[in-house]
Amino acid sequence: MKERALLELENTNKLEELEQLRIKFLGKKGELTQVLRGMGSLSSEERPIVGQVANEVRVLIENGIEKVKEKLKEESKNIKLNAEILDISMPGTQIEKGHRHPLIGVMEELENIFMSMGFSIVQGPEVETVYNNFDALNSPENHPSRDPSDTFYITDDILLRTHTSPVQIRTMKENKPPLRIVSAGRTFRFDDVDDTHSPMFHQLEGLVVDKNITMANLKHTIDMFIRELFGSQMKTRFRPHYFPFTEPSAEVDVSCLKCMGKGCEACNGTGWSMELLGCGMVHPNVLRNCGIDPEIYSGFAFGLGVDRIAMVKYGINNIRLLFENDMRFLNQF
Ligand code: FA5
Repeated sequence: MKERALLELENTNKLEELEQLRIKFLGKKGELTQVLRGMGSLSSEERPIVGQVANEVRVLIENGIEKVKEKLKEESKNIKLNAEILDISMPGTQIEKGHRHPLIGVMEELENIFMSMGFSIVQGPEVETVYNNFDALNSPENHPSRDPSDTFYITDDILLRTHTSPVQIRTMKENKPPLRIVSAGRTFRFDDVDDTHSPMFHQLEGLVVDKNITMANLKHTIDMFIRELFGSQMKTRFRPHYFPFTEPSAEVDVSCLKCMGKGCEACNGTGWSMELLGCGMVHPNVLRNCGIDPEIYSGFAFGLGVDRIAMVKYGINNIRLLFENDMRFLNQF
């Protein structure tokens, strides 16, 4: 039995097998236990001899089991450690770094240009009152832009701002002239999506109020800004327009960047890019609504489409690309 037990121990290479082996020899019904139990039938001379041998065999098997157990534990620890070895010379996994969205980059660039021209940056909320978005801006009760088919209303009096112009009202109500501010942010309209329209887009509003401000100041400011942004060869075109909150009003186009005004297929041969901004002299009613005397002060304001500027700047022909978050597009910036 001793030889058999030692042989089996030698061939054991799993902890579970070792336990089976212990049960087989030393368990309640184990072979050695049987021998010890059977000692009652032995003569008094045989009993101590067999008892001593049986005890020696028990100690031998127990020690053998302990030894093999230690060996197996050590082996499994080494296997685990080997599996966890870290090879610091292996090339690492490249972690993809994020970067600014091109639109945010353009927005900051526009703000920086205006700051260098002496404008301060202010913020306004995206959820606005109907009063600030329309009434205070001299918008007639029946103006089509007030229609729920054009504007996202939250309640009868609250809406998602349709332009950044309500920031003019907030600024003029809270501060006294002279004022020179710009404010950029998101705006919302019930517009159908096409290549140049999106229901959520971005505007940057500008407002200057002081004594003796004229249309010449407005034109000079816009021209300087456009040249700073696109280069000195860039031309602007002011077309007469109507806005309830400015009088006179204009819309501004800039030369097509692709052909620099010569006419190409990108601009349908006109030499001009799409409409980029609206502007005008602040309407006296708007100044009055904000507690500013139009007999003493005058001002100009403008609102430009940041998404459209980004499109002209980077030659993007579809506004949807700015909002789809396709990494193949975004990684180009
Ligand atoms: C306005 O929103 C006026 N508040 C601008 C203004 C401010 C005029 C101050 C006078 C004084 P308009 O609706 O034209 O104007 O929009 C201004 C610019 O926003 C447009 O020239 C265009 O560049 C951009 N824009 C308008 N609608 C969309 C749209 N759905 N998607 C993308 N850009 C748009």
